[in-house]
Amino acid sequence: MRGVLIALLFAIPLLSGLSVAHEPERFTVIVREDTHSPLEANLVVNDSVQYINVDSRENITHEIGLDLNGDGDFDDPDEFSSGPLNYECDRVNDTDCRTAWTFFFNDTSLIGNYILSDLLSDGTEIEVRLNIAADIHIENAPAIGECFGDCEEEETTEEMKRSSQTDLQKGLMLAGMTMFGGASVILLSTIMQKL
Ligand SMILES: [Ca+2]
Repeated sequence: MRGVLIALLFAIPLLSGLSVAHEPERFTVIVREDTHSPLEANLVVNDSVQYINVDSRENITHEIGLDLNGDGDFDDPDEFSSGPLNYECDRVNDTDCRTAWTFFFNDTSLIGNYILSDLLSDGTEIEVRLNIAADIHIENAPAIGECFGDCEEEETTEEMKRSSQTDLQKGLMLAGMTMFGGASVILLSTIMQKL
């Protein structure tokens, strides 16, 4: 019975760990003439977001990215961008032409709240927000070696481990004492027989 209880104690954190594990999701943002739908995307590490340009005006392209120093381009260190997004592409003659951009967040270094710029080829700009949160499952991974606010759960797990070790020690001691007791009885009865 105790064995079953210990097994259950170990199974609970394992099960809860599985339940918080995040399945990668793919978000879609529709890039319109003067806005994005939605204007703010909330993602978790391992998710991806796809920006689809539906601005059908002629010769207008959108370029979405992070302009850290606000100089109107995405070419500076740590900046990134989609490259120009067109409404439609002649894929036969222009293989580089794109109408959508998918951004995968598979690195914890990308965690943060970003204000991105959608720079249009006509000189206008749309400000959009992108928030990337940590995956709870990753937060608990020992490789990071830091506590992100789930310390309590880790401590509980540690306590459970310690507690079960004590139970094991108790069990071993009990077994030892029983064997010692049994041996003593045999020894005593042998002595008694000899007397
Ligand atoms: Ca820049």
